[in-house]
Amino acid sequence: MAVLEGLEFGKSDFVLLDEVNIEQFMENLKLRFEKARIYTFIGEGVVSVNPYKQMDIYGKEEINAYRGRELYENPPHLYAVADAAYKAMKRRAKDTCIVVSGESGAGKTEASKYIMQYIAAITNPSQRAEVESVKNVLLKSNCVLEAFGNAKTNRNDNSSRFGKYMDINFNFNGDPTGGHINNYLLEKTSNNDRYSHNAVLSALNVIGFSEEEIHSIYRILGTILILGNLQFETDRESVLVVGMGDVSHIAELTSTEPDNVTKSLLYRTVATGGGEVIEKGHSEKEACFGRDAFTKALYERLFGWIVGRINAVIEVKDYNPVLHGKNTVIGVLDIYGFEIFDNNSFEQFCINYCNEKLQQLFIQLILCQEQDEYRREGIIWQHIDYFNNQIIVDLVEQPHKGIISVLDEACLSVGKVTDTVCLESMDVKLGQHPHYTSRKVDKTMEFHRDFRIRHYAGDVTYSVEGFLDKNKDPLFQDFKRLMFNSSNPVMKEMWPDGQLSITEVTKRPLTAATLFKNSIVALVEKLSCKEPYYVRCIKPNDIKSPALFDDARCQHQVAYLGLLENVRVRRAGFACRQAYTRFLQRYKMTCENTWPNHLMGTDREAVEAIVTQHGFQDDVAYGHTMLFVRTPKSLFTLEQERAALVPVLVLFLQKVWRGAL
Ligand code: AOV
Ligand code: MG
Repeated sequence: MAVLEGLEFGKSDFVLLDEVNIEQFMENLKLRFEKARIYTFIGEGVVSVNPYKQMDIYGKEEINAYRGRELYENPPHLYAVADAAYKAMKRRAKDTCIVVSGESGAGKTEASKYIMQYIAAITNPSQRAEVESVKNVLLKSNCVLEAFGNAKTNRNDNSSRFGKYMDINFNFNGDPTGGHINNYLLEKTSNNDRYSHNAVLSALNVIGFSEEEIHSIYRILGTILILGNLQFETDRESVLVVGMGDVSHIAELTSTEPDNVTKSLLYRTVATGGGEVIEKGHSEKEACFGRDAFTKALYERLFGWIVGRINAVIEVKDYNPVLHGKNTVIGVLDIYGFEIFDNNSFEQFCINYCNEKLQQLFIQLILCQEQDEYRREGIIWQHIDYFNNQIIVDLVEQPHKGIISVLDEACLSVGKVTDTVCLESMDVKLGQHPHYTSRKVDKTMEFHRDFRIRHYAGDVTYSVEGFLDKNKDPLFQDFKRLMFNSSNPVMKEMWPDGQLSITEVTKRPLTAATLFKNSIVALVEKLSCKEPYYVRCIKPNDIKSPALFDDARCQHQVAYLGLLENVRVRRAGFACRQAYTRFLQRYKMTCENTWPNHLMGTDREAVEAIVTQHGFQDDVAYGHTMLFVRTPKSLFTLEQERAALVPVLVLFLQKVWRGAL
């Protein structure tokens, strides 16, 4: 039991710390990690430390222990948070979301999987076939997306190179009826051999991919492999593909004409100012650039198409709210955490911007929301100071002034703009910003390429090299046309933009940074109308050791996740709150003045009677409509008493009904 769990395991909820300061927080976190207690609550959220070893805490027994119980009745666990989100959705018809965050390798993807498994396990008790099949697809989709979207990085052997947000829809019974997946920015490609071919194949089958589709997937993967080894050579001014066998192989795999493959690898079609269409031969360098962009695009489109196919299968169909009741949603977000590498490029810039946005959402939802609630309820409390990172979000995304806008301007300007020219214009426009450091101010930075952002999570120095190329749509239209003309219908479907004629393509596509920004803005919008639950993942060390708690590394993460502020607000702050009527309904049996009905003027007075009888009047505050309880311990006492009384009452009532009394 959470609060009764021996003190040798530390405090099960950070709100129970004697004093909220970084020393006590770290001491508790470390103690619990060393005692194999990897989860600790902060109110309704949980902090998780990656154990780097298999834990025997995810079985049927645990699932049953958490199912339908109140948070404070069990030790901290992902299941407790998942259950809280599920209960809020089911009991109060609220859309909820579980945001899993933390840095690379901290355990986000594992945590999301356990959450999904828990939800799958506690729903559909009657085993209805159509619900089972929805659940099956939701779970299997993970396997497929991981097989195609994960890669080994130096931080994590199974790093998600895409952010994933999955909405799970529920009917009024609380059973899953479908879902929707959004993916964000797929970065690196890999043909991941960690996954058994068979597992992926069987997952694809379960989801409902046809034979033809599965074949097409493997043909595209084959094409990617060949492109990876394809070389060019220059022979007397003209550029050629080395080894024409590869070209015909690609043509065969993609169901296109060998001549067209060669052409798109070596030439690009451009429209001249006068509207004339000409073919321009690549230099060897341009050909390599084109090949790499094509490889990457093949992979991205394949991934996007797979996600789309899964969505088509799990999409809620024929839902009639009049017949079926309100359709509610639990969203689960697993997105790359903050990244600081030795060399930080465009990808880290996007990832870290995304984390700034999520931190902003956290501040708004948890910190502001909570403070607002106290104000609304007339509870006196001290204002908590916290760092509001909106200023950094603005630095990145503000129209006309922010970094993305400067980047886009450079990409869209005619003539040759280099990364360094772009850096110069960033320095000019943003040099004065308190969270931007220019290479001209700090001499430790590489003069020709660096700029630094003071993120809420720490300073990150970015190298501007490659920013412009990565931000542009680097893919020549010729490849799009090549693939659109494939006689394989699956492949054709992935390249609808290949049907545009060259004169129609004059409008420039949105840049990568802007597309990413738009998708993150939409994500934040989706999340902000839901009741949030947080799982904060911490990586205990950089060597994947189950035994090492690296104090400095952990403390840094605690700081940038804003956990201390979170505890302060929670405490200053009440850990639990309940509307008077609900509180009374639940606990009136524990007090003789309120059972079976109270004769006091208001419910609030009746609640006061219960609180006073149990002697925790110093641990509560009375709001206009609800009771605020500072420590979960008080409620726990009540819960225990209630649990002891319920069987007695049931017996009593049974006797009354049978006329025995
Ligand atoms: P991430 O999702 O946070 O990183 P993962 O969830 O992939 O991190 O976890 C990294 C590795 O840590 C896993 O492959 C497991 O070996 C181990 N691990 C994490 N959580 C647990 C757990 N609860 N029990 C046992 N082992 C665990 V990234 O996707 O890189 O940001 O982009
Ligand atoms: Mg991951």
